[in-house]
Amino acid sequence: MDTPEAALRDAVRSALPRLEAIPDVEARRPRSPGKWSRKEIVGHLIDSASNNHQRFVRAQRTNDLVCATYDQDAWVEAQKYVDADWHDLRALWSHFNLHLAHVMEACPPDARTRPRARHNLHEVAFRAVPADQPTTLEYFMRDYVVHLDHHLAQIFDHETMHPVR
Ligand code: NI
Repeated sequence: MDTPEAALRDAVRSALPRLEAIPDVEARRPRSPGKWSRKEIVGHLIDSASNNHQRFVRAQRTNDLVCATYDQDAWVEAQKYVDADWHDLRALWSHFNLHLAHVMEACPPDARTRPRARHNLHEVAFRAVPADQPTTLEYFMRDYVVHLDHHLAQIFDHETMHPVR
């Protein structure tokens, strides 16, 4: 079935072996000057998971969808992801996301689909929703997976740009 939890589980299961194939020396290298390394992108995805975990659970008990924001670059910088253990980062990323798929599945249908007139998805969503247009938690869950896929594509971009000869 085409649910955000199914899409999330698929994304994690297909990406994990490919992430595990990337050696630390490669993963810590900036993709280009000033850009996040692969370890930093995975770190950013862990930050995204931890922030959205809070949002997905809290939103079940509110009528609005106004979420706390976070400074993404500052979070990545503060946590020195390049110096974190690469194996542990990948394990945390995959298990946190499998838990988020479980959280999505556990969320009651009414909380997922009831319209939220008050929200800030023009600020916090990857695919923004205008402030004057109602949205749903279901949309926000799908948006979370689209954001994750976007960053996974950045991580694996190198492979497609420079195929093995
Ligand atoms: Ni991002």
